[in-house]
Amino acid sequence: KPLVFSGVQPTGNLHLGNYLGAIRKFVALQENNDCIYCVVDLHAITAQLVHDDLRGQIRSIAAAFIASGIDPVKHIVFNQSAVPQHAELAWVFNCVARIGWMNRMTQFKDKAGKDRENASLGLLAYPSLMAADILVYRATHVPVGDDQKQHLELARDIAQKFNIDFQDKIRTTGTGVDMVVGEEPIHGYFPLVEPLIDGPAPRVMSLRDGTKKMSKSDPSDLSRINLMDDADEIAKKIRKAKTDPEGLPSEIEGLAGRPEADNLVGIYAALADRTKADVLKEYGGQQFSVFKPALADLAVEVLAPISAEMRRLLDDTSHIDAILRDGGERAAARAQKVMGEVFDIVGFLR
Ligand code: AQP
Repeated sequence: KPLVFSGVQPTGNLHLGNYLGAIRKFVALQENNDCIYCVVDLHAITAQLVHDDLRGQIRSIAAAFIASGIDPVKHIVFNQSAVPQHAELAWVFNCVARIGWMNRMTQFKDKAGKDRENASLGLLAYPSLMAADILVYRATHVPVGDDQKQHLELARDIAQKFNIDFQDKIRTTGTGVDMVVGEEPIHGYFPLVEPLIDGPAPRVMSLRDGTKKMSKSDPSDLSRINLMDDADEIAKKIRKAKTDPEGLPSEIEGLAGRPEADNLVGIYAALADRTKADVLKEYGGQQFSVFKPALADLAVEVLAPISAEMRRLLDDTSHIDAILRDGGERAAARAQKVMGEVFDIVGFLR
């Protein structure tokens, strides 16, 4: 079975973008894959070092995974800091990756802002840790939102450079596998990961500005639907969502140049598990005064059971803590094996 890995940062309330771009796909992938889903707490301290309630945030992401339908027994759910091999492999990857690669990352440029010299070294090295998260299990498939595409390309570059730089050692240690890079057959150690970025809403945009992604760190709470919002808040935010004065087009081409309309149709399609074209067949020619209440009802129908279950799970944290502990042990057993081989390839004495 293909091995799927993905992670979510415990840095604030989860929103609809995180749900549609990531968690919902995590759930769907469980059927035909072996899945490892991680609360990436080491990543959470890259942009902001001190958090009020990091433990609470970690539990809350884990609860969102479980409440959305992830099975922590058949698959693995854990928090990153419980498995030290993530940080160990990230160190090796810090020595494989080049500073220039990191400087080109748009997320780093956005988050570091103008005062780049003052950003943490961890923020610059973030993609190296992300590559380690995936490759410490030699996972091959990574469901993410569109904003993470560049980081996954970097993970492929890191894997490829490692495979090429260490190709003789990989052969002599007998740890590699045959693979094809481009057209060329090589004997490499790390697979080249495949991003899974598809569906009608790979990048959910802000409700206040259709050109900006929906984000936890947007100062306006009206810009996003949080997983824990109640029905009234969801309805209010959708009612107030920015739109243009025209109604909905009947064909998908009619959404071009209308980012806010495109976003709302994409959200509807993703929530209903339909295509955007299909949604426009139903709502084409209608005004937003008709479409928005239908979208709000659908969002409440999908999100209300998840937030109710999250609240129940978070009432007594012992259950979530036990899931994370068990997941951490199972993840560590796998990561230890890979890390031992990496140590042999690099040539550390153990
Ligand atoms: N707007 C989005 N649309 C689709 N997918 C999204 N993701 C995030 N925002 C959107 C996906 O959610 C997963 C987990 O994200 P994360 O918490 O690890 O990191 P993030 O991208 O930094 O989340 P935010 O909300 O956007 O936080 P800030 O405000 O800090 O930038 C990832 O798969 C991501 O693609």
